[in-house]
Order: sequence, then C-alpha cells, then structure tokens
Amino acid sequence: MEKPAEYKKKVIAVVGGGLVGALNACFFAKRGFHVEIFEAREDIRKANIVRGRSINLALSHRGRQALKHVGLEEKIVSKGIPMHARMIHSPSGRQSQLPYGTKGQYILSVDRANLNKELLTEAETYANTKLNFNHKLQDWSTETGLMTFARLDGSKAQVQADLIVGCDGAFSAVRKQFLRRTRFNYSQTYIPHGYMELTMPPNNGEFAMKPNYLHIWPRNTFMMIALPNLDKTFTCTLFMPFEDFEKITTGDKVIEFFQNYFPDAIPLIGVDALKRDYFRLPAQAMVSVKCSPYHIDDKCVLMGDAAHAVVPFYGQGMNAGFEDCIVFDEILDQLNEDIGAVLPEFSKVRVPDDHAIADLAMYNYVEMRAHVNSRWFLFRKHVETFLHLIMPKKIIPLYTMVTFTRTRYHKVVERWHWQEKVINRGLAFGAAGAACGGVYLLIKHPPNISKIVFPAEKIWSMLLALQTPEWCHRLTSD
Ligand code: FAD
Ligand code: EGU
Repeated sequence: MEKPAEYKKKVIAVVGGGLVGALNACFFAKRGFHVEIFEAREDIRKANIVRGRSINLALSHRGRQALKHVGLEEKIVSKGIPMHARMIHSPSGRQSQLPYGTKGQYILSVDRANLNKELLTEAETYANTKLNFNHKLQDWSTETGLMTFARLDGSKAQVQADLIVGCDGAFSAVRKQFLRRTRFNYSQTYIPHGYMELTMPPNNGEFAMKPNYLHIWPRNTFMMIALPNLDKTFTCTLFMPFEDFEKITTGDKVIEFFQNYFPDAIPLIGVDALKRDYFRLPAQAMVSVKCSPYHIDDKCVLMGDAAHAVVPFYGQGMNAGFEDCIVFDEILDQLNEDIGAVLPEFSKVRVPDDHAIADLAMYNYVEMRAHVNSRWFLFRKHVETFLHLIMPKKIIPLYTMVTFTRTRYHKVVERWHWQEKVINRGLAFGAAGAACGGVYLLIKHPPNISKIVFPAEKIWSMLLALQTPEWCHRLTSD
C-alpha cells in the first residue's frame, strides 16, 4: 500500500552496525524509511585490525531466509563453506561422521567480518540510508527519543529519531533505559565456561582436516569445535570452565592438557603456535540474556543480542537475530507500518520464540557439560536418526527443527516435548508387548524347566544391566 510522503520521511535510527543492525537497515531501507546506522566502532571495511568475537559462524536456514529477503543470500552462500556433517573426534583420534540430514540439509561456515562488511555495503546502496561510524550511544530519552552519541574526538552528537532500533549487542546501551522502567523483565546469566579461539593453519597448502564438516571434540566439561575458513584454516573454539583455563599457566601445561584431551589436534595446530596462541587473549565469557517486552511505546525496539543473547551451544544466536528482522518485517506488513501497533505485536509474537531458543541453548550447554563425550554424542545422534528413519513424519530430531526449518522456536519446544512423550510411550508399549508375546509363547509352547530357567535368567540379567548405571557409565566414560 502506498504511504503518504510525509510518513516515509520518518527517521529510523538503528543503533549498532553489527550483523543484525546492518541487516535490519537493509530491511527498513527497502521499505523506504529514512535509515541511519550509528555504530560505536570504526568502519570495519576500512580497518586493518578486526578484533572482537568469533571469526566464523554457522549460518543455517533461518539466517539464510533473512538474507534472501534483502537479496544477499547467494552472495553470502557463495562465500560460505558447506558443512554436511559433524566430524566427531574421539580421544584416541578416531573420527566418525554424522550427517546433518539429507543432501540438501547442510549448514554454512561463514566469515563474521565478511558477512558484516557485505551487509553494510548492501545497506549503503540505498539512497535513503546513512552510516555513521565512531558513534557510540551514551544515553537516550524515552520521552523525546533524543539520543546522545560520543564521537572519537570526544565531542558529542545529539540525534532525534522517530524510532530507535536497538541492535547494539548483548551489553546494549539502548536497553539501559528499559531497565529503569516498571514491568520490564530482565535476567542475565554468565555460564562458568569461557571460550578461546585457536587457528589451525593449512597443511601443505591444504585444509589440515576435512573441510566440509563441523569438527567436534566432545569431552564432558571440555569441548572443542572447529569450523573451516576460505583461507584453508580452521578456527578452533575451545570451551572450558574458567577455573580450568586459569590452571593452565605455562606453554608446557597447554601441551600436556592437549595431550590428555585433544592429542590429534596438537600436530595440526602446531606445538609452538599452541603454546603462543593460548596466552594471546584471555578466555572470553558467555552470557545469556532474556528480557521482555522488547519495546517502549512507539519509540524503541530491541532486536538481536540486545534483546536475547543466547549461549552458542545451538549455533543460533545470529540466526535468531536475523529471524527477528523477518518477523518484524512481516508485522510491518500486517499492520500497515503503524509503528504504535507494530512494536507491541512484535514483543508479543517474538518474545516466546527468543526465550525458547535461549532455553534450548542453555539446556544443551548443561547437557553437554554433564555427560557428553564422543561415544555418548554418537549414540544419541544415531538413536535420533533411527527414530526419524522409522517414523519420518512423527519424529523429527530437535536440531533439525531448529536448524533446517522456520518452525517457531516455541513450537519446536512444544513438538519436542510431545515427541519425547511418544517415544517413552512407544518404549513402554514395546516392552509390554514383548512381555505379553513372551508369556503367550511360553503358554503355547511350554518348554521343559531346564530350558526355561537358563534363558529367563539371562534375559532378566540383561534387563537389569540395561537399568544399571554401570551400562550408562560404559557409554559415558571414555
Ligand atoms: P553484535 O554482533 O554484538 O553487534 C553489536 C554491534 O553494536 C557491534 O558492532 C558493536 O560495536 C555495536 N555497539 C555496541 N554498543 C554500542 C553503542 N553503545 N553505540 C553504538 N554501537 C554499539 N550465532 C550463530 O548464529 N551461529 C554461530 O555459529 C554462532 N557462534 C557463536 C560462537 C561464539 C563463541 C559466540 C560468543 C557467539 C556465537 N553466535 C553464533 C552468536 C552471534 O555471534 C550473535 O548472536 C550475533 O553476533 C548477534 O548480532 P548482533 O548484531 O545482535 O550483535
Ligand atoms: C558452537 C560454537 C554440535 C559454532 C550443538 C551440534 C556451535 C557452533 C549442536 C560455535 C555441538 C553443539 C548445532 C548446529 C551448532 C550439532 C546444533 C554449535 C555451531 C545441537 C563458532 N550446533 N553449532 N547442535 O548438532 O544444532 O552439530 O562457534 F557441538 S551448528 Cl554444542 Cl546444526
């Protein structure tokens, strides 16, 4: 529907020119709003040193759909490296692959800096966008929408906007105003784990490991993950409790630690590189943030990590943030761009979904550190795959719904709980059925006693073995 010219002059200020902010600017620019991005850092396209969080990310369906909306899917996908399966590394160095699904089901390893650059460049192609770098939001007024930015030279800039979109990450400055208001819910949790990134160089000009995989070394409380980069390196991310990071104080201790848990990675990363890079940067913290609502009146809305920082144990943070942009766009359509109605509707629709993925990611973190080693990981995934194979319509693995569909996250959780019930019921009925069948056969063909006692005992002890933690231990201890 055609909007009055006056309306289209509305200024949307996007605070934060990270992944979600830059994408959001494209969505708003496409609609004809006047968009200004305010980013605290310098223009990363001109900077030589790119510091900051993880070098590469897993891009999946939700994120790709959002990129498609702004015409960037092909460009980003062509520079991504498909990962069709996980490669599980056991402590002995054995590698086993577990496909993500059928041929079309793969995730992509994308370079964070490149993705951010492409998004900024795309936003800039619109005549109605303006990018302001070196503008750090300090404060804003919920009454007037007036924002105060600090510039590099120490000067201040005051800017007025009709709508403020807070995309300024997990430690959002925009969100500070929300915290002072009544009936605003907020929770933040730092997990005891930190992460550290190590680079695995190419070996004789080739990838040191198979490139089209998400490499995983699951070791209960320790875990390492490696994603491939276009320059044939891998970025390895080591997840470990902070107290364990702190125990490793010398280069020799680093090697000893890797010798114990990730021996196969030592020659691939290199002893000297390992000793050096481990101490280059301290381990980084991970935080989970949940809040609601996401808006203040018709003035301001939060998206991406500013609204929901999730722990990275589902590879969904950016994907969820990108999906926020699609959902907001859909609501703008439904409600004729009436911002006063769109903001509360966005909170209503999106909060349950973002909270659901935050919970799922935290659940997976707790589960993985509790007892996930390579054997358990393989076992569980095989069970999931098998159940999907025999009941393809009824049982869909949780990660499949999260990663390869746009099923609303809260529906994914509902469906998952339902499936668990079906599986448990199936197991119970299966056991009862087998027992009845056994009794029937015994009555129909009564065997002589000497024959029955022996197998009955054996079956009984097998059933008992299934229940004992002993059996569980054999699976969960390497
Ligand atoms: P950010 O990327 O944090 O961007 C915020 C921007 O706002 C920055 O540019 C910052 O400079 C700017 N800013 C901050 N404060 C101000 C201010 N006061 N004024 C102006 N600008 C400001 N997600 C995935 O989907 N897949 C993965 O595989 C994945 N792996 C991850 C691995 C790790 C170890 C971590 C920590 C996260 C991972 N994530 C992953 C999550 C992903 O990194 C985030 O969800 C994503 O970066 C969020 O984007 P954002 O734009 O909301 O926030
Ligand atoms: C963590 C850090 C494997 C990138 C969760 C899987 C991640 C990623 C998994 C990081 C795991 C864990 C899934 C994807 C993905 C798996 C997933 C985690 C990408 C349940 C750059 N996770 N991640 N689950 O299934 O759905 O392969 O840093 F080890 S991609 Cl923790 Cl699909």
